Amino acid sequence: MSMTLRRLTRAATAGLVAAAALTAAAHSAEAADTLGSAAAGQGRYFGTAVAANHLGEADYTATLDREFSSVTPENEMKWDATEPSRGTFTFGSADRIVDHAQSQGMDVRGHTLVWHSQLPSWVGSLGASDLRTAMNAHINGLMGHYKGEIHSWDVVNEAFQDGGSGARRSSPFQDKLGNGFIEEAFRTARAADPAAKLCYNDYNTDGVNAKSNAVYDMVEDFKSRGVPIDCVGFQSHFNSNSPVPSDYRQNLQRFADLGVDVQITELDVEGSGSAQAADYTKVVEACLAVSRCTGMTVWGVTDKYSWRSGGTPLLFDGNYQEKPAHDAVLSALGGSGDPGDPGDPGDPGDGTLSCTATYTRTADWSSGYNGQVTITAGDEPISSWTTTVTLPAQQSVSSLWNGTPTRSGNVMTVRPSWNGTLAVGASTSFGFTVAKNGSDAAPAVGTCTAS
Ligand code: 9MR
Repeated sequence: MSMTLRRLTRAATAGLVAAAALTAAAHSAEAADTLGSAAAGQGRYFGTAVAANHLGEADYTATLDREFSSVTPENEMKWDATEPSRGTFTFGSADRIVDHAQSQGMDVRGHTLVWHSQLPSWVGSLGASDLRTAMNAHINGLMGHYKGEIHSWDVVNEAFQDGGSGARRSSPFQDKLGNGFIEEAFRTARAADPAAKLCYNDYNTDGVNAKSNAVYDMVEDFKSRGVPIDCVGFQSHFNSNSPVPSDYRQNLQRFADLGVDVQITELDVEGSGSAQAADYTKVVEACLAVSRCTGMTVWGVTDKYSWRSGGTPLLFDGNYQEKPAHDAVLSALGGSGDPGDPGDPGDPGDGTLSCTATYTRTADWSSGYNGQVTITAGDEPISSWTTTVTLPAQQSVSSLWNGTPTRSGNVMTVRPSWNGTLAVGASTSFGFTVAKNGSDAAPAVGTCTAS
């Protein structure tokens, strides 16, 4: 579709889009039982990456349309897809996604304009001056085509190296144009579509580390010199090698404090069950705690099409069933379940047995204290539970009640005595008396496992 035709079509469908948005708003006022409507209640968008070739699959599209309020084309706006040969722009697949999103009243994130990967070979073979011209022409070509239709653009993606150095990554842009290519891309982007938020996007920048420090310094420099940048995207691809950082919220906040929005742009967490759900909860809570965190995008609708499908990192399984992680995200967003929808918070479970363990000190005196651990079942009934209590080295337990302990050094593994059976959401507690022996520190309670 030509640029002019896109804009005309957009004007013609504006009424339809407005109607869809109204429906979404009415829906959210009634019951925030989807990710998008619950996030809207928090003033955020909740998006997903979308692949054009799955839009013909009924379950895929039904899940997309029901749950999400923003989409990011997963590959269709990248340079190899949109300008495979110089000056020849191909927007077919990206247009399909944008048209679909607009017909459903969803917003669109643009991903991505300048990136070292998925870059056609002709770009790498240009000399410096030609490369600069081609980079700006590419930005103008894409942003012009979608002018006014994209809420945020990843103008530059992944320009920094991993590891401790905080250096820029080698790429045709970096190697031939130097550090200034990033600034130039942002200036060109601002002129091309003044309404779009302009983002720098990267991975392994989710916590405070050398790479995020380098991005931070760049953003600070841009802000001080008036280089147009509106937002920083944190990809947030997590797994056991790269867990949700403990200083995630703090890192988002320090960027926000520079005067930019922050967005979680490609979220996925490998794993399953309650552990995966807990990690997703941490991410959502971090975003909600930072007022300039304007939205979150998960990197795909269903595990089966994830780039890390073996790690089942998304919110819907391969059959489009909601996973515990979905329910945890919905709950963290303040949403409530739909009674007809098993697995939503407060509704019948999806078969995953889970429990939580929380510790309180119930009595305290100079030489000792009483501790209590409350075990609460998740959204399935359970018949047993196990957790651990790790005491500071000097302390020792003199008695324990309403539980069966096994001791190994300063770690107690505690199982039920009479109180293993718990209904959905029901709780029981065990208690214990500790001799401080000079240490007043609290014990650490481990993860609760249900069976
Ligand atoms: O999910 C994308 C996958 O389908 C592509 O094969 C891959 C090619 O580079 O890119 C994936 O998306 C990446 C995103 O564009 C940038 N950040 C990392 C994402 C996961 O690799």
